[in-house]
Amino acid sequence: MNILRLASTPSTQEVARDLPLGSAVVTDHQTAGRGRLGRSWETPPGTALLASFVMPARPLASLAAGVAAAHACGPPSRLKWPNDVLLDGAKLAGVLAEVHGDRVVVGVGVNLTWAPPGAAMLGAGTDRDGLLDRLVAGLERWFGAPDAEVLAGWRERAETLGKPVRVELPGESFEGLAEDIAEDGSLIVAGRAIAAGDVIHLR
Ligand code: BT5
Repeated sequence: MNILRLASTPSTQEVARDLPLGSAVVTDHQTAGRGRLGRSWETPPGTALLASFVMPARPLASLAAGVAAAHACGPPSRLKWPNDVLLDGAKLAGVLAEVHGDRVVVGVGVNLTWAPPGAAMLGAGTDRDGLLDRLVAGLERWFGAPDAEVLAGWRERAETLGKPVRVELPGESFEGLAEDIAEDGSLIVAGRAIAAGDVIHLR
């Protein structure tokens, strides 16, 4: 991958969307880091791995990116649907997959030496370049994998499956058991397929 390093930028997602396939943008600081659904991603300067990768669009891109991020963060990390990386049940990393035509810009933020209250971090001993290398290799691997393998990789790391959850949709919320993920990556809760929305683990 062709890696562009910036000291500071509003959001690596914005820089990456104008770059060709196979590019990545890494920064020490974002002044307007983004989460999903208009939310923000906050990290003080120099405390996190913040990167965006320009990948080919594919079905299950968001799950493939989550599996790659969980593998890069190490064996104890787990996935909360669709692609939050958890450590001991707390959010360690966030993944944002934004489709632009035939490409998807995958943004990954991993907390290293700071985390907001209730969230997790990998710790000061983390080799940031090693983590970036593992992410690049993982994204290449999982974006090249057949759908069935991505689903299996996601299930293997899933924290959400088998748990009671609350699903929050625009204008509606309900609780039920998270039973499985469907072939299109939707989460099945109490027999309903959820394609987009927020899930809260109830225990
Ligand atoms: C995400 O959104 O989890 C996707 C975050 C993606 C961030 C990367 S950093 C590199 C690239 N450039 C960007 O601008 N973005 C990407 P979401 O699931 O919507 O979660 C956002 C929520 O997580 C916020 O509303 C907060 O509650 C929480 N949050 C914010 N900062 C956090 C942090 N550093 N650690 C843990 N949780 C955080």
